[in-house]
Amino acid sequence: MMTDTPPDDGEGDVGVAVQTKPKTKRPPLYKVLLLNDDYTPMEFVVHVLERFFGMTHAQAFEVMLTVHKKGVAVVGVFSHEIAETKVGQVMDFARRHQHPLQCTMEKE
Ligand code: TYC
Repeated sequence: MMTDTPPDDGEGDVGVAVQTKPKTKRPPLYKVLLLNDDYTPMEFVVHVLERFFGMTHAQAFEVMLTVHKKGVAVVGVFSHEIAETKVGQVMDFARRHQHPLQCTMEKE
């Protein structure tokens, strides 16, 4: 008859039990910024904010005015891929309408 008892090494259970916390690293987030300029029509900016950032007309108008007065505002916070897509969509839309509107992103 076999026994499953390991040979006694004389050490006993004296080790330190190290419990490492399971690391669930969140991906970094990116702010999408809209910049003011002197030429892009206010209504165009409002439309951009409604179309690409899902804002109501009232929200979009308020954010547009903030950019107009302060020079810049955060219009959303997204994953790197989504932020890049939003910036591309806004820049492309502005260029197609021949407005100098600038949209950028930066790590939060
Ligand atoms: N300053 C522009 C104007 O007076 C309006 C404007 C607002 C432009 C926000 C860009 O991101 C912007 N027509």
